[in-house]
Amino acid sequence: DDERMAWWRDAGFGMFIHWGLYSIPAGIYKGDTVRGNAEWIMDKLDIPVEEYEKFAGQFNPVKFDADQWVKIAKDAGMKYIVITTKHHEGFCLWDSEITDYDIMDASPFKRDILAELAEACEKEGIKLCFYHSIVDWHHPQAQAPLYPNYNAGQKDSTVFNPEFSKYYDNYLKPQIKELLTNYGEVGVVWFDGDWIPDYTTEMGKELYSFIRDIQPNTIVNNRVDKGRTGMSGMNKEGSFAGDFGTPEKEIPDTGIEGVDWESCLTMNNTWGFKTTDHNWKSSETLVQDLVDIVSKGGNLLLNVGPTSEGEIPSPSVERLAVMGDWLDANGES
Ligand code: FUL
Repeated sequence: DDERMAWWRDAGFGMFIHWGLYSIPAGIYKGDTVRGNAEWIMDKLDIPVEEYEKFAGQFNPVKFDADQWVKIAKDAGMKYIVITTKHHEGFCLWDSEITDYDIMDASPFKRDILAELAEACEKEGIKLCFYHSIVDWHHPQAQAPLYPNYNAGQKDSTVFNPEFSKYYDNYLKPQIKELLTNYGEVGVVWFDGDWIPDYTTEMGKELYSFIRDIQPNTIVNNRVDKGRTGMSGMNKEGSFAGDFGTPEKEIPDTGIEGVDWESCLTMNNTWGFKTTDHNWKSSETLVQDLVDIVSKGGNLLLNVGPTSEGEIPSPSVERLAVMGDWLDANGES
């Protein structure tokens, strides 16, 4: 396991990319502005599936340039990229054979974003990693209690979706298989949306070995289990909880001996692109966060939220450039 984890432990710094249909409303729908995370707009502003789906027909990020994104990451001193293959909204950024709700079948763009990124990463020696949401607000068998369509208006988080295991067998696993088969080596599978009550630790264990069977070296985060203890996100003691902990929007006070972890942070307050969020952290703060995390034995996964045209917002690009310069000047990259 030490051998499998070695590149990741060395890496220290990676880029998180939150990109999906939510970059089109970018936080605003019919005059309402979403509070907090823009990628939650479907749930938070109660947008019905049929309405939300229309964004797919508008998703045409003509300025997307995989080489440029990878260059931005590499120049910043980042060693890996984790991209949202599918966020909670359910839209798939790759050519999936399991669904038409993807970039090839439902959007005018019709370019496999993951294929282009895989090629660009390969050229530059950056490890490509895949975020994947277990909960799926678009799939009738995997909608979560927080989503209003769930059980006809039921928002009780203890209610189960009786069909979930079908989604798990016939949709979630086959899609994970596609991701691990068609894009070369996958550094990490970064699960999320494990909080859907229907998802169990048993399913997580099975998913974990399923992944390892296909790509023995792929690393899997703790959200493959239901083991994360709240937002602190370190592995719960005694739980199965994958390969590393995922503290979110926070830096733990100390590392934990023998526990691998990665803090994921935003540069402003949202993961997905949001036109109204200008609350950018300074480059100095971000450099300090990186040093703080790495000195405690963790990794920093720093987020960017590209626009619906396919551009990483310039405030993010500027900050990443400063971080890269700092690492160069301090001989750390
Ligand atoms: C959370 C998600 O709900 C957020 O949208 C984001 O992806 C974050 C990294 O994980 O649980």
